[in-house]
Amino acid sequence: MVQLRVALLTALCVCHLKALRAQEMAILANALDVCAIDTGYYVALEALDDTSDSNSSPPFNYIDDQGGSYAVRPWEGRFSTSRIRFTTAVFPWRGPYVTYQPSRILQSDIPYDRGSPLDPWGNPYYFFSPLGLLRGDTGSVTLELYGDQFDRYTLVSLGPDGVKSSDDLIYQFGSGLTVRAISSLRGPGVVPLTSGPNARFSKDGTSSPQYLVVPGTVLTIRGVNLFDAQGRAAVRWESTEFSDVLSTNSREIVVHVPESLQGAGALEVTTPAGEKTNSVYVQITAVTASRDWMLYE
Ligand SMILES: [Ca+2]
Ligand SMILES: [Ca+2]
Repeated sequence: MVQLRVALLTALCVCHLKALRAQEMAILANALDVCAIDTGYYVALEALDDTSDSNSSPPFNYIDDQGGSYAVRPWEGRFSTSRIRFTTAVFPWRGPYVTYQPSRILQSDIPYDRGSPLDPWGNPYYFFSPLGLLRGDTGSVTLELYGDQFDRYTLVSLGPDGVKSSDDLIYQFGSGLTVRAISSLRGPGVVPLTSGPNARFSKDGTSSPQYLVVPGTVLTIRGVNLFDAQGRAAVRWESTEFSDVLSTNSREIVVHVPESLQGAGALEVTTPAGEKTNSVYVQITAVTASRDWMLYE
């Protein structure tokens, strides 16, 4: 009987905590939307409670700490390349947009962004765009946890077990993106070389390869709005068009990498009207060479 009571109590508590986090996620999403209406940008969850007071304590509660904050145009889904100085912006900071209890914020940079709000189990709420996890600490978009699989902006709580599993709560809001963008490459011959392909969405001129790709293999290019209204798109690596296209949808194009290709260059998806995605810098190397390369990494 005692055990049953304890079990019942636990069940009630879990239900209560689940309701609480759903409510908190709705509040966070609403605060993000109000912030975007005021400033034109989404910011990291850590920054939502920031003020315009340069004497804020801790310092990361000042919106222009470190010269400003990385921020996201809602239709782009990725951070600005440089920090935005919100106190002097044309549409300035009018936050805090939400307040966090001091005991309910992340105290370290691990696993996410110091000052982020915590769910009822002490893990951070995570903020995703359709391109991946938004990390305000580094201004990058990464493929951690759910990566680039959502179609809208999404908040995630990892639930009682604190890891990605079936008890996660997923809260979606806002609309989709309007940019054309590549978020990741996948396939049997693909080795990612950086933590995120779209870390700050380094444009053309990136100096080091972001992926290793093996010629003759099947390559999946993931992203958003990859084709035009008629479903048309071309995949190009430097001047070579990948003519062997196996399937296409707005989020994913599957191609066969030509056997003969070799070298480093920019991969991008282009519509017939000439609208391009970001470039992903790709090293195409035959399999024996890539194995050697990995041994010495
Ligand atoms: Ca803060
Ligand atoms: Ca979980």
